[in-house]
Amino acid sequence: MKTIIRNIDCLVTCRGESVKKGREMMNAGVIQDGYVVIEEDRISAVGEGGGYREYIGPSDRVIDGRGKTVTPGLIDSHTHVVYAGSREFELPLKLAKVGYIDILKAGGGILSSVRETRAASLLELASQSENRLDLMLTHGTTTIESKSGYGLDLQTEMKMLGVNKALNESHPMDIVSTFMGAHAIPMEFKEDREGYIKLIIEEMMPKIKEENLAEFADCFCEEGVFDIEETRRILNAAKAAGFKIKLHADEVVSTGGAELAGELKAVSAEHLVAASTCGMKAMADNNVIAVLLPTTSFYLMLGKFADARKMIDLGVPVALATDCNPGTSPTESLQTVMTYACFGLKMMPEEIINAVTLNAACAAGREREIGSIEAGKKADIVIFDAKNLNYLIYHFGVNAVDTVIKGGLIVVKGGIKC
Ligand code: IZC
Ligand code: ZN
Repeated sequence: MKTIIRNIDCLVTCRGESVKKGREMMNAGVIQDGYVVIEEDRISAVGEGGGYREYIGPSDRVIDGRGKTVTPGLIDSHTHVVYAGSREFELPLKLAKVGYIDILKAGGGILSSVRETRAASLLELASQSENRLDLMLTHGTTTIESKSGYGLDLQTEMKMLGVNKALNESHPMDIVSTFMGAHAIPMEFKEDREGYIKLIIEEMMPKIKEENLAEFADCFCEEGVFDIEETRRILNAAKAAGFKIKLHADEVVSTGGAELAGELKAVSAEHLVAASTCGMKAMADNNVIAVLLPTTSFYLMLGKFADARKMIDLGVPVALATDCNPGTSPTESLQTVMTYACFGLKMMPEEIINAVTLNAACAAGREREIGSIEAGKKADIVIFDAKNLNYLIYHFGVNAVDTVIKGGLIVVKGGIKC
């Protein structure tokens, strides 16, 4: 049985050869009155007008796309979705203008989530995380990148990555795993940074690689967390151990993280609110993807957003993600991120949709399989109750998802998980 979506008012294919940058980001491959043909788990044809008729057989399922916008399944290329507990008790501190890094230094923030995640059983951790995956899926996300980093000891880091692996198998969501032991210095190593860095490099990385629990490694390069020298050392060791690399760079203060991302030829650098022009150029020269997280800037009340316009002008490929985490962006909704990208980052709707599909697929290392609606790619598709792409971003704060198709199967219908 084939599935055919026909008469689509706005079919946003996001087709493209490789990661999009500069003016290419404005090309979202939009087809008016489009159709998509799905066979088994793949897209087999894409076109416009009545061309779908030649594919319809008597037993095929036909979905009407009138009044709808259809996009590739959204890809959330930066999340910390596996964690236990929550941190809403920090809201008064935030409002009293206690800085994010100061809360961390006092043993809160990330370290608070570490305590809860260490204490949770594997089943409890999986169950809390699965609820968030359900929310992501019903909001149109079909693939995520998911980082460890609330363990900061080998056992709990492996527990988190084990949850990624188990949920990747049991849940419709596809999960790309990132090892982030370098998320903070744990309390027990407060007086021995060197000891912790050695533990990451000499024990955690080899074990996690041996068990094949993560594809990427990431490091929180930030004033008060890991400095440039430490980050360079950790990520060079990660590369040598066989990980692809990402880094949290210049989120609050410019420490030269963007420059380092260029130097290390990282797949991506994330946040970049305080990135220097020189760093952006180093990223452009080395094709490092900027994963921007505008809901985090909003939530940290930074008073500014990453300079997406400058990055696009300089030829840095831009992706967008939720940063879904318990402290600085507790949201599962990429649709919300898309609205913030428009009003905060001043990105255009076409740039935004490319940034949560094809460019995000590139940041997650999955561009051959997903990220666009093209014959041969996996049938991960979202049907939105929105008459065009602008409307999807303009009408905000609600879930516009009607149907989600994952690997050819309908997994969300009428906005509800099947
Ligand atoms: O739990 O605070 N920025 N890491 C770096 C985070 C945010 C997650 C958190
Ligand atoms: Zn993050």
